[in-house]
Order: sequence, then structure tokens, then C-alpha cells
Amino acid sequence: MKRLTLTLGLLALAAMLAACSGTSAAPASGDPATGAPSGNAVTVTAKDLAFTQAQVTVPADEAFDLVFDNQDGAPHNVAIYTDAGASTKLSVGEIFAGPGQKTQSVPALAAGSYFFRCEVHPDMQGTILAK
Ligand SMILES: [Cu+2]
Repeated sequence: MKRLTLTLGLLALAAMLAACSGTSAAPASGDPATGAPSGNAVTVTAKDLAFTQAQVTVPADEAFDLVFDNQDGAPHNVAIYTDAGASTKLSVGEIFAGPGQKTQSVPALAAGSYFFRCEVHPDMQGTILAK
């Protein structure tokens, strides 16, 4: 009887953990109904094969527009990941040669720190702080 209780307890715990990890999936995106710009915009600039901002701050839980200003002749983009492990992509901008600007719509990010880099030059890196 004691063993049965323990087994049921473990099963309940496993179910709870599964439910938890289920809810921490990808962050909700902006407003799919209207697709209207959120009004939040942040600029990231590339110059001399580096991002000029090591860190940019965005509002948490709100979709925003990332204006990418590529001042190089070289092609760059901005790819946002959950962390520096770069295994989970959250937003990927178009790769283009500058000088020029492109705007990418980024879905809402929960408060926290995120990693971005150029996919052509992975050494070009920065941090997005959502708060
Ligand atoms: Cu690049």
C-alpha cells in the first residue's frame, strides 16, 4: 500500500512537471488579428563587422519592430535566440548587404535576457533585454 501511494505521488509529480514545461513553450506573438505595428521600435546598427550596441532594451511582453541599420557593404542580419547556445531561434531577419535598413517584426518576449547575432558572422553578437 505504501508503495502504491509513492507511485501515485511520483505520477502526479511527473504530470505536474509535464504541464509546467508545456506552458513555457514559445512566447506568444503580437496581435495576429490586426498585425498592426505595436509602436515599439528599437534600432540595431551594424558597422565594421560589429553591432554598435552590445545591448538593447525592449518592453517585455510586447511585440516590437527591430529596425536593422546595416551600414556595411557586407551582408548581415539579426537573428534572435533564447540564449547564447543559439539552439532556439525566436526571430530571424533577412540577410542583406548595406548600406540600408530593414525592419523585422519581433513577437513579444517575456521579461529576460536574449541573445542575438548575425547569421553570416556569428562573432557579431549582442544582448536584448526585455523588461
Ligand atoms: Cu554579418
